[in-house]
Amino acid sequence: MSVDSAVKADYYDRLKQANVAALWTIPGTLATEPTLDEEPYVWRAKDIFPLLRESAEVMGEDDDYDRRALNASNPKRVFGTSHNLVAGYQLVLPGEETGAHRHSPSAIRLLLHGTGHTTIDGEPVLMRRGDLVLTPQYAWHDHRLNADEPMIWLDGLDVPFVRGQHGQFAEEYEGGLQPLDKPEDASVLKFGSGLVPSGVRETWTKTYSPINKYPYDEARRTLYNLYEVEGKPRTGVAIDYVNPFTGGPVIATLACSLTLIPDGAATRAYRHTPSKVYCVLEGSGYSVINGERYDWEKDDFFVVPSWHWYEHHADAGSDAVLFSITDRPIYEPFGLLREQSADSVPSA
Ligand code: GTQ
Ligand code: FE2
Repeated sequence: MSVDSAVKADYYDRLKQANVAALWTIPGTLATEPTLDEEPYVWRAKDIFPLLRESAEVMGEDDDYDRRALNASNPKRVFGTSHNLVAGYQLVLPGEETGAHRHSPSAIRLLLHGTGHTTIDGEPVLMRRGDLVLTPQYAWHDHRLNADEPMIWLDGLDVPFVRGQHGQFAEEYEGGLQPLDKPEDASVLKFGSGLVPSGVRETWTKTYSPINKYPYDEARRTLYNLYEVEGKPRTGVAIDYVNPFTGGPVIATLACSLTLIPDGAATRAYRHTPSKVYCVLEGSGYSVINGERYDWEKDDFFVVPSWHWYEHHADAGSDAVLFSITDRPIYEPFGLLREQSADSVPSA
């Protein structure tokens, strides 16, 4: 049936006024694949570190926050590195203290430069290069740097997801810094060896790991041990940072991993609905994401959007080690996790 265009226009106009939309006109209602508002992108340390240092000249008392953090915005988004994740570099200058606060979004840090302390719920945590530090949901955290070298770390948070759920809350700690009421690295000493104190798991009601820091020397050793045990596969190996009570992700919304790509070799190709942010800890190389090449080197980070095919290549000369965070835990409980490896898809 062909309908008069004036009749149609009038009808759609009245639908709009009644705040309804006609299903038969909405693109994507029954889209056969995800519709994305994000694209692959690399943030390079050589471009962003100088901008981070410049913050010292522009940040002042009248600004809203005391954190020198540059959050990476995906070129296709107003905010967010992906639709669920935000990553970025943060700088702490020698002698600097940033006041304690806590919030419903969860954060992880990956220390890239310098060494110093962050405080997590009263526990001073010493950070060295490559260490993964958790700042879980509602944990009080402040940063203080009692050293001569500035500290730079990668922040990774679930802020776009939390805001999307209308779950964003935050509060400042009255009186600046929180008291240090636990020994340094207490959570690592108590829970960090694969052995845990008896009886604690039964009473742990938090949604995140009891370990506040996963030191890089141990993570790296485990990664290389796995590589040896598996017979040095050319496609490399990967390990997940886990909550020792559950074997699951370190934070309810965020999972972290470490990937080894052997010298001159490449990973298999994958795609999955969760998004991922990678940070380069060692080596250099490139990733092929939906057929395009993205080069990276030490300290750079890059985003692999949902449902994009990707594989990572290490340059010849040294292995590459990539740290990653993903929003994968958000997909699993709702049956939204879909993943493929290229091996399992017949080529066209
Ligand atoms: O260091 O507490 O990049 O609260 C974003 C939000 C860092 C932090 C960010 C934060 C922090
Ligand atoms: Fe924070």
